[in-house]
Amino acid sequence: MHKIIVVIGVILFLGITLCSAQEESITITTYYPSPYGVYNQMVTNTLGVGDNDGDTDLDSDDAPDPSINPGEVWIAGNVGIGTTNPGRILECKNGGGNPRADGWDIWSSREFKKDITYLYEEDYTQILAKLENIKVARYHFKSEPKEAKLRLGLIAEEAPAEIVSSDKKSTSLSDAIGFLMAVVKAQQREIQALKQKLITQ
Ligand SMILES: [Ca+2]
Ligand SMILES: [Ca+2]
Repeated sequence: MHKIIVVIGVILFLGITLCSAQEESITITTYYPSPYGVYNQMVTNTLGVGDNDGDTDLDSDDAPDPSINPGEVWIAGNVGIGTTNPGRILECKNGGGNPRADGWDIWSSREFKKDITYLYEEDYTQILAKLENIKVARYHFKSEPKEAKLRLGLIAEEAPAEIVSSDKKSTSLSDAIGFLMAVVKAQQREIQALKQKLITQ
């Protein structure tokens, strides 16, 4: 009889220990001090990170209201994907692969811009001349295997200053589009001039 009681006791003890190791539910009732730690999984309706409304304190106004904006995430600082040191509002690790989307829209309205000037005739000519010196390279990023598909593009150190970032580590897609549009426009003018020449010959 004594042995049976001991065995049941051991089984109960092991059962309780295993259950508590598998799952833990916590209820956070305090607002301050905020709890921190490492969790296996967190699920929320919305998430706010940092002082999103810029009033220098952290409260529920800094997170989306789940009844109005369910599923939204508001982040006040830089977002790094695969990096612990994002230097931009959104930075993905070099060698982490291309992000994929339906497209990428760029804020372009006059409403957001100032110091607007337009290119003069000679600017178009200069940009066309710069195009002739551009070297287009095939390359891999250093983290990519040799058998990966080769990429096609420019090397920032050799690219026209108009499209290179201030830290000279990247090129701007929107500036590159502006550059290429100026090139096409300059070429179109040359084509028109040649056509005119042919007509008058
Ligand atoms: Ca705030
Ligand atoms: Ca506040």
